[in-house]
Amino acid sequence: RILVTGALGQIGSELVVKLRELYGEEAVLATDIRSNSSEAAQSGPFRLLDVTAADAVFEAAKDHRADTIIHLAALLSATAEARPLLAWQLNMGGLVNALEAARALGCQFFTPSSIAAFGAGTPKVGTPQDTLQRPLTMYGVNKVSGELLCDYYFAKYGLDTRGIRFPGLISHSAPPGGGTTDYAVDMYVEAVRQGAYTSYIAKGTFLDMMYMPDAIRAVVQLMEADASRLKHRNAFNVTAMSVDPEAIAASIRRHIPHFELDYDVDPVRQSIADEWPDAIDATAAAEEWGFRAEYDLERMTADMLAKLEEKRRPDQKIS
Ligand code: VAH
Repeated sequence: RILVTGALGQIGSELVVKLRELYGEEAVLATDIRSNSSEAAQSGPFRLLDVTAADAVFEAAKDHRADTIIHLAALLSATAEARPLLAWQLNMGGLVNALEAARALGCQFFTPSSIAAFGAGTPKVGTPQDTLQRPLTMYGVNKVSGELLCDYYFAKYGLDTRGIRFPGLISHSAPPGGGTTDYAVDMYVEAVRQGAYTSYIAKGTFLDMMYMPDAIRAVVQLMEADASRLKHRNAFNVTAMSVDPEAIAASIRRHIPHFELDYDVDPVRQSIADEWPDAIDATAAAEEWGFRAEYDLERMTADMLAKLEEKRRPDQKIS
């Protein structure tokens, strides 16, 4: 029985649907700071939850008789950089509350890290699983701190904590909120809506990306993995591709030939992206729990555009 925090966010809104398919609707309690009309909020148990309230987190897990906590509630990189103190309080306060609830109730535990957990001085290509982690964004500080805290709860209390350093995630269900890699999602949406997009991330900025179906499958695969095979826990490098805005635009033009891309770089989000690796190494995840991405850029683009076109004109398919 699973408690998901941040269940209506970009990852949560798809992960909750998949978890309910796998384990049953009643098994998954979706929680978030506010509700909405999404399938994740409407297709099974839902409860309002502010993760900065320790007792509320514990009560939600206890009432649900949770044996697993998937903690997704957090502010992403751009929002965190704009409001660093709030980000520390929510991202770290929420995490420690969720870890304490998991410890009290003996739950297995998952929370995402990010490629944002790497900063200057870290190899940008083939970024190792174990390497220097000195990020200078508040979100990156939160992610490294979170990795250390989750490893601490494993080492000190034997809590079964597991994590994944997600790359930029592309999805068509819930819009991402306040991230830096959101430009890639926005590009697909604008390509379908108006055939053009102005990117706030500069040409030639390579970042690791992954299609949401691969991310959802990775969470389930890691949580079901044989613990004795795990040499690492918090958190595994995963990726599906290393792309810049031009590469995504070229793949879009295979479906929408007249698509136009231009740039109006946002220095704040560009400086965040410049800290991050270009292409990380995901060997450990492949070796320790069999991770393998199934969507490359071309397959992701074809699916994203088809799904977005369906949303725009439910009766017609992409030309
Ligand atoms: C962000 N989408 O942009 C998140 C993620 C690697 C990027 O952490 O903040």
